[in-house]
Amino acid sequence: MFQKILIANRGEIALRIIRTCKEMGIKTVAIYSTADRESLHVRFADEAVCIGPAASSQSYLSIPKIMAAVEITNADAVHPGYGFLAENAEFAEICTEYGIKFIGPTPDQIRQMGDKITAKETMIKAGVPVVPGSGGLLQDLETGLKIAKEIGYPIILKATAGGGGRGMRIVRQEDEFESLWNIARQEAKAAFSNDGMYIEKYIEEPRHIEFQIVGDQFGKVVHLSERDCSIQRRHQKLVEESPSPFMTPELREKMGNAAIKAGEAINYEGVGTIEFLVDKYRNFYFMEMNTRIQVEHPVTEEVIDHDLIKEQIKVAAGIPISGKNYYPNLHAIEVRVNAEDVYADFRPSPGKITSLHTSKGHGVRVDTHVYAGYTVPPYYDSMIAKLICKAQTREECITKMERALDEFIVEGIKTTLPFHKQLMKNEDFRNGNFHTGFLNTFVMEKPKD
Ligand code: MV4
Repeated sequence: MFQKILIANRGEIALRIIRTCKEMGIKTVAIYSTADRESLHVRFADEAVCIGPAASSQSYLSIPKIMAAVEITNADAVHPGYGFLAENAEFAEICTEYGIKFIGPTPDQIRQMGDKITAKETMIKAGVPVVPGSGGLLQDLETGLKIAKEIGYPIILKATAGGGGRGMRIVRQEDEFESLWNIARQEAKAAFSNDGMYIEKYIEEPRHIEFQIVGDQFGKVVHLSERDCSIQRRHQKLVEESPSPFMTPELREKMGNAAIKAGEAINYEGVGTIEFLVDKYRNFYFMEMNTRIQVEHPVTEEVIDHDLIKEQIKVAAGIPISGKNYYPNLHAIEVRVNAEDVYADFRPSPGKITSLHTSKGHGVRVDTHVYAGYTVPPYYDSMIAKLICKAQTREECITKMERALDEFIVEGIKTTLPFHKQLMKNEDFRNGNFHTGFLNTFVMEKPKD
């Protein structure tokens, strides 16, 4: 087992990783930027190293600075968390060259899933269903037009280096193709320095259902059931739950087997997520794979009663997994509490938290790095807490979430709490009747005063 893990991240996930390390008897090293001096991950780690100024490019994204911190603290492994360098193959490679274990998949596995066309080709070979499409890079506009016609409109243009919705455009008819093709390519080039595009049939009103998988170093891959992440706004997830209200035992068996095949196809090592689109007829299609621990991992932890960070560290240390799949015994819902003004188009609302009370009680979990008196810096992600509730049934879980939301009080900054309170009352949400376009038509009621 590792002696000392350096956590190459900040915020709630850094704290989350420190907690598991302490429970496993592993020493921890925090790294921090000057903007995070007062952060709890700095206080709770055994050691902490300041690695640079607030700008991520000069701190949490700076590989040389992180490797220097690894060196001076004598850490033998690095946990990247999510975001920042978590899916950076070069970083994983440099760790390996230094003889430091990167807690995650191999650089090759990260690369194979980072390029979306390569990932899709791998899935087709493995027999995992994918959305019908161009099956490769589009050479030029003329080829694009020809293939779109063959597939039939509506189609969706996607960037091979993309993910999370950037460099993506829906084309509903032929006369829009040229202009949207140009916009999508420009966006991809600016965001990823790669304007390679491909086409897929556009699936109307899909659900986003993802499977959590774990693979060990001996080629064994299992699934830990699904999470429904359909409640999103501009590709930012706001609510996640497990099980999916749309799931059936038959569909779980089919999708779970496909997720395992996807992991086996690349000999996947670590925790990962296979994202699927599911249409209203319950046809499912591989969309992409996330080769990291995700923000929403707690909903899976709650319904299967396992610590996913512990599993991740164990497989990284070469311990074999038990070899069985896990099925949800309870219902869990997570809502993301972001420092944003929901009445001003979800605009960021950083600043000092003057007063704080987090929800408590049976079946309630709050993962957060903030406290009363803490100042939310403007430089990073706006998420300040995750509120997770679990109960025997979905209905009870929503009721518990409503009561937990009522006792979550944040003063000094605006948060997404009012949005969640209204969502929990929405009839379609309560009936499990929603898809990825749900929030496009969800109208917030104005505040009372
Ligand atoms: C799609 C799609 C419909 N059809 N692909 C959005 C982010 C990126 N990961 C892929 N995305 C989509 N791909 C086909 N062929 C609809 C979306 C999509 C979406 C997917 C998941 C969650 C929210 C979404 C919001 C809008 C569009």
